[in-house]
Parts: sequence; C-alpha cells; structure tokens
Amino acid sequence: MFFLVKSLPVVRLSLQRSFSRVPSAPVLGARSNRPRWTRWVTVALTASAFAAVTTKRSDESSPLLLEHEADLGTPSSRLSKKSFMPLSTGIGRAPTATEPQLPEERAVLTRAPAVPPPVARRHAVHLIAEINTTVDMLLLDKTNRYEMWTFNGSVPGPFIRARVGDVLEVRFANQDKNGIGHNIDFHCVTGPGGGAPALYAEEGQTRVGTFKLLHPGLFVYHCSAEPVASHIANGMYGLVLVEPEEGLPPADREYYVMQNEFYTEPAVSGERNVLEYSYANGLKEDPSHVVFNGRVGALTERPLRSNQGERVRIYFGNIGPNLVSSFHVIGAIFDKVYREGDLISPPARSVQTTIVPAGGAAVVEIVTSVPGNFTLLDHSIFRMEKGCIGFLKVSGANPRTDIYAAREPLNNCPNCKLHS
Ligand SMILES: [Cu+2]
Repeated sequence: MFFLVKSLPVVRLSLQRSFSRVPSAPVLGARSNRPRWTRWVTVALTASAFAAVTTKRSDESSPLLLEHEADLGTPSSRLSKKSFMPLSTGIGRAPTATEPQLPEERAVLTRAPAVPPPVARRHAVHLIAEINTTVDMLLLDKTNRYEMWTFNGSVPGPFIRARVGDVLEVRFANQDKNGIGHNIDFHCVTGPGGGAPALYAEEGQTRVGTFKLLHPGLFVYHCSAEPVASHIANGMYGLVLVEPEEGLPPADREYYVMQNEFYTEPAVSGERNVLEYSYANGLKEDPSHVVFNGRVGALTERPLRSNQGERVRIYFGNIGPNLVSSFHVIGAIFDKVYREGDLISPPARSVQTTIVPAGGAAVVEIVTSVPGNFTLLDHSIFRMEKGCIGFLKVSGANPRTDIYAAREPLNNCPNCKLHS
C-alpha cells in the first residue's frame, strides 16, 4: 500500500496541496478551508478508491483525479469512471493565455479623473499592465486622513484601456508593508475569480496572470482577498474599459469617475484628524463618507472641465461596497447612456438618472450646449451631505438664451452646495 501511495501521482498531488501553505496554481476547482484532519481522510479515501479503480481498470494509463472531486471528499462507493479523467496539463503549472504572435504593448495607466487615449489600432495586442498595492495615509476629507489600501498609490486605482481580443497581462506586485495578502478580481476576465487566484500575492511577491478579453464593456476590478468587504472598503478598486473591435464613437472629452463609500470611526489611538476603518459600520451599511474619486472634494476642488458644445463622456463606476448609485448630473440630460457598461447594445437616449449597481459601471455622455456649472451626484440625495458631489464646469461665451433664460440675474440660494 505504501508503494502504491507513493507511486500514484494523484496522491502526491493531494498531499502537496493539503500541506502547502502557499496556494497552488489554479488547476481545477477551488481550494477549501477544511481542517487538516478532513484532508487526511480525503487523502485516505482517495488513495483507497484510486487503488480499487486502478486494480479493476488496469488497462487505463495514469489517470488523474479531478481536484474538485477530491476536495468534495467523494465517497469511494460513488466513484466511477467519470470521476477519473486524464489531464493533459502538467501538475502545478498555471494555465496561461498564450498568443505569442501578438505584439506586446505597455498599457497606459491613468489616475482619476484622467482616461487613457482611445485605442487607435484595429488589431489585438498582448497588453501589459503593471499594478502594485501599497498602504498610504491619504486625505479622506478636508481635515481627516485615513489609511487607504491602494492600487498604484491612488484611490480609485488606475484606469486600464484595452480592446476586445487583447490578451491582458497583469503584473501584480504586493508592496503592502502591513503584510496583508492581496489579489485582483477583474470583472472583464473570464475564468475563476476573475483572475484573483492567478494574482494572489503575499507581501513582497509579484504574480503574473494573462487573460484574454472576450467581451467589450466597462468593467470594475477590485481586490477580493479575505475579508473582501474590507479590502474594497479600504480603497482597492478601479475600472477597465474594453473597447469593441470598431472602437467607440469620438467624444471631445473623457473622464474617469468612481463612486464608493467609506466606513470610518475615530482612531482608537486618539490621534487627531485620523479616521479608522469600521467593519461594524460596514455590516450596518452605514457609511460615514460617500465620495467620488476617493475622497470628499475630489471633484469640487478640482472640477471636471469642458468647453461649450463639447461631447463629454464619463466612464462611471460604482464599487459600493454596499450602495447602489442613482447617478445624475444637475442641469444636463444624458444624451447617451451605455447602461451597465454594455458597449454592444445601442445606448439609451435622453436619460435623466441612471442606476449603477455596486460592482457595476455605466458610460454616460453629455453635450454641453449651455455654459455654466453642472453638478454630478448620486440622487439618493442625503449622500451629498456625506461627500458625494462633484462639478463639471463648462466654459463658453454664448449664453444660449434660446435654451436657458431668466428675466433677472441668476441667483443661487444662500449656502448653496449644489450649484456653486
Ligand atoms: Cu486586498
């Protein structure tokens, strides 16, 4: 029996995965968090079942047990020929998206509200994006700082722009000095975890995953390491635009705006003007801050800008982690809304407010016919009091009184937060 156990590749595989602390390459199925003793039982069951089957079916050569069957602890009585399938991939090797003939290109990564330039090419490339994670004490509002978990040093993380058919290579370096493991779940990726198990990195590690982009659209990405709610709530997210083959219609200006909530409480240390993460408030879905682009004031202190008559396109993401956004721009009607980031279907037209779910996105377009100040907000309006407001300032000399006119001079209400 000892000889049998030692000689069977399936048992070696099970033993290796049961006792290896570092997650193995994603072959098939998910790893479980069961206690070790159950894994021993699984190993024993697997070995005995395998011995029984190989004794009966000695004509089959070196079958391998699918990992998901092993992890489920399938009773030997239920094992059948279907439970054993020869695998052509090597043990321990990660699957890779290999299209070596594709030309390599470095992704242009931008910080919000900037967007990389449109994809001009009409062929696929092997697109390389370098992303790291760090911990930085950043301003959350005018007076308070907060330790944010970032991708490439900012909240939200970088905007990545690709084209459908590209192979996206992500080089993910964990530089979190707190020693916390991180990964990235890309909603644009087809496959387990959206790439998370391919990219899970402990402090100091760099992991690389390659993913073929099968679907056009605007997608969020976020860390999904446990506890995932905390990793998102602390700032680990961003957007990926996967353009359709034919590209997008031209726009005069493009912006990257992302909504999220923070759940905070005063620092336990008592340190002034420092806020800390509150898991309890997250559970209660009771945010202290709801913001655009990572902090209160990001889009009021430095508004988005355009000139009169321009088509402004906003790539809008909402990561939550809890709230659904009712995205609206005061004084403007969305000429186009690519709802839920769908770039295949014709866009909706003439929309006042669009719903963007947590973990979702939308592309909206405004034609700035009249100059002035326009206000971005989540029309769940109390959230404005928690910071969810931004401005788009439209410059222009033509007041267009045929569209907008008043008999008296314009006069905002006292202490107006909405229109200043
Ligand atoms: Cu993380």
